[in-house]
Amino acid sequence: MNGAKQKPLLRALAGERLDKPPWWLMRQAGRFLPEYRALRTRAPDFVDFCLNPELAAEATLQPVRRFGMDAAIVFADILLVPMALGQKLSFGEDGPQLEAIADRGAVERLRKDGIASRLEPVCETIRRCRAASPEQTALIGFAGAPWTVATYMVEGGGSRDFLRVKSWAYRDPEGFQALIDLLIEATIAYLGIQIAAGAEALQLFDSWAGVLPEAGFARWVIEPTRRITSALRARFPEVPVIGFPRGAGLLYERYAAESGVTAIGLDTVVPLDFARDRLQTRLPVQGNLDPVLLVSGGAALEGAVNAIRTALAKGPFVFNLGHGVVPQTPLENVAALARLLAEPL
Ligand code: 1CP
Repeated sequence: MNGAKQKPLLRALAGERLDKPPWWLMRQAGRFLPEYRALRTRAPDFVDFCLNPELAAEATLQPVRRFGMDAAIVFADILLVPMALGQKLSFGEDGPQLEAIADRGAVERLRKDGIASRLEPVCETIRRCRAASPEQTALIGFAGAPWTVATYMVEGGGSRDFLRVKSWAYRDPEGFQALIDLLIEATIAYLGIQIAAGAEALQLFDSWAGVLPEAGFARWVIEPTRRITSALRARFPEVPVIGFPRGAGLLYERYAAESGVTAIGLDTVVPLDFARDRLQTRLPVQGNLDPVLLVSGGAALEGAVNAIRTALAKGPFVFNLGHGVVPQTPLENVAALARLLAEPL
């Protein structure tokens, strides 16, 4: 067995069952950490912060240093890809803002080459993290999946109803496909350079997968993911890809069967029995503690962690949240979680 494969996260993603589940937390670097908030003042503009390898590598490693997770996830953002494609991006108090794309003409005006050079700072962050991480800590690279990134590009930021992006996809599927195709190519290129720089596993965040009906889900979520996983598998057969189709509900099963991902991230509402019987029989699962339990803590946290482990730790499993850590999370609850996961069940 080679050294890298001995890292607990990679063993679980390769299909092994471990007595103590490896764990990490989505959005584990960020505002709930006082050391992150201090670091963030050194580059007030969030995009500058993401593209500064010294600061981004430090942010990546902070949670691992404090809590000893089995993985670090490179500090970056899913919206760096639209930025690298030439779309104006800024982060304000109300989240990200982009100059909205409304039609095929705007897709054609995006810059199709040079993505790798514009995102090279993320690769430098990865090289620095690999050089500085503890031996057992795996480094995860990531990207947004095409559908989720397209929602931000078309809505011009976050959205409640996804009116613009869905109505474009329904009204003019061929035009919208041009945007998705561009994102598929950009994502393959971006994840490929992350692997070349040292990322050992990948996660594809499809945070808004759950807003599409089945036909749209098949075309805009499953098919783009399948094209990305098959291109990456051809070039990097060893590197596992975790797919996170948040909110997919019953469609989790189709996603697990058809998207080509190595492992599947469960959101908070996926029932544990369904995950065990219908998903884990096919691939390793990751999840799915409600992030709010990490805010409230106490007996409810302990009970939920034990229920998740009891249901899922008999097969290949990575403990995680069902969505990102929220900024209000008390540090002592994350420390309590780390202690719980270190105990045998
Ligand atoms: O000032 C700040 O600190 C801004 C907060 C912040 C942070 C810490 C944003 C803005 N992005 C990030 C980092 C980030 N984003 C990481 C690396 C940190 C880690 O995971 O430890 C990752 C993996 C992401 C991924 C990301 N960005 C997603 C997918 C995951 C998810 O939460 O669904 C999404 C949807 C984004 C977009 C985004 N970036 C930032 C915000 C506030 C948002 C969400 C906007 C919205 O709610 O629609």
